[in-house]
Amino acid sequence: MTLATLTFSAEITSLMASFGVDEKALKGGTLAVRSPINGETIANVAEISTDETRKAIDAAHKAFLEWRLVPAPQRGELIRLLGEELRAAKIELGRLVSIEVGKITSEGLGEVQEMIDICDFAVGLSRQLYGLTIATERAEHRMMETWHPLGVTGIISAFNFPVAVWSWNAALALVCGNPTVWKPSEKTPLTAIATQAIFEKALKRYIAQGGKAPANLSTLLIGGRDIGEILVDHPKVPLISATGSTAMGRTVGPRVAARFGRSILELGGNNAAIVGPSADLDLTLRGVAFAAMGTAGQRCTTLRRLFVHESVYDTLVPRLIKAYGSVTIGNPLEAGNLIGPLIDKGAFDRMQHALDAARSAGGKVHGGDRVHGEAASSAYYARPALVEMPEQVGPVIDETFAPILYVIKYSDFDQALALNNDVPQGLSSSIFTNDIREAEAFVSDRGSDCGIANVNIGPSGAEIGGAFGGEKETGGGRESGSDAWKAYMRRQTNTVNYGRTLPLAQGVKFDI
Ligand code: UN1
Repeated sequence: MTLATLTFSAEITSLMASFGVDEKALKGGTLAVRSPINGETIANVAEISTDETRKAIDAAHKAFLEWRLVPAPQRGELIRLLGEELRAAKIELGRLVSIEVGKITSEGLGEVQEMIDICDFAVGLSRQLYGLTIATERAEHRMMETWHPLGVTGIISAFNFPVAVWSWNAALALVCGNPTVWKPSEKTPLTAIATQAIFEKALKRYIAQGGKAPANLSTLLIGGRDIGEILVDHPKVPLISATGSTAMGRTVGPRVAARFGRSILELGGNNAAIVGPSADLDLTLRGVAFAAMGTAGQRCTTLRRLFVHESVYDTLVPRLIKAYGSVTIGNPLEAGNLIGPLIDKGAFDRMQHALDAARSAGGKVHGGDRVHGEAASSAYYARPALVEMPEQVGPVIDETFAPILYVIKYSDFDQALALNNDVPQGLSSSIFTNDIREAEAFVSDRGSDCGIANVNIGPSGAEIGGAFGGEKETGGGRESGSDAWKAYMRRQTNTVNYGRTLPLAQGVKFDI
């Protein structure tokens, strides 16, 4: 079917029914949902009021008081079932992600796989919420560290990973003993409603098999900024995990801090790669192409800056320009297309604005123009842009959430490393090289200042097993694997005296 004749309404109804969502939930609401594939309005969903939001958060807190008493491995059983339900719904949910966000089929499915992976991780974790036993200076004492559930976890997610980001947070939060309250992007409520329904299925099975769980373990808030603000300011939400722009984080971080809450901030990235003189250029070409053009440049880990050594510039860059010129752009549901649409007109306009700024700063722009504008006048497809820049100036310093790759020639490794680090953001980075000195220096203390630093793979597409997040204006939060779970729990240090005397620490005497 061509873009001009595509229509999704009927398919949306049947997809949502497959998750157990009634057709009524898709009609008559105040929030219009559109597919970026063809610009069609595919649903009108209801929004929650501010009063209901406050009540829902209070109810989630009540759920916390019970859920924290359920042993962690049993909480893990719920997440195991969630993983099973996600496996069963993978094709349908992946398809819905593609329709609502515009991801190509394999990336829509990949997003659901990421949810399944974090569920598996969290199940194992539910038996590994380890504390330490610490040597004490006092006789007949024991000192230890215990990790306790923290409280309601507020999750704010962005349009580009509309469900995976929820799962990174929710799977960990729930095994750690915390109910979740989720405010998804206004651009992607359908995938959120579907995910909530899939969670309810898992919960039903968990209860049917004798599992204990309170009501309101997982709450979904569909609404605008005012709803997010209530969540951010609520004293019964000790942790806010927010993914989005640096501008959003600048508001959320201080507001949460003002009430001494904790936040995990996952904000903008302006990710770079260095291509050294010894790089395997075939591998580099593929790595750069996926990282820079994949997901139409709308990942927080998208490759946005490329520093190419002068000795390989004239070999690699023309090949890249050719790949940019020939990459297939179109309906992301059609096999063969690698680039889907931008999320909306605003994204396209910001892309054009950045390209204009790059031209004014001396950049040579390849691509970047709108395509399929006639077949789909309210959808925004753009040819990815490769911009040869004389230096790192102007829009290169900013994150523009679109497929623009700025390419800069360098001559000296330390200069390239300095350029990598010389932006406000610090999420992800990589180096393509076969020189062990360069590779090791890049991941060393004096190397990349980002939360993620890779060698011979691009900066995007992280696995869930590692901690995910970045430094500086990226916000400093860590989600997903490694010991990121610790942010979802409160640490308690316990000293237990099993003797009959009371020695005081540091030799203090206090005899009464
Ligand atoms: C995001 O864009 O918000 O590393 C997250 C990646 C994905 C997650 C991206 N696993 O590209």
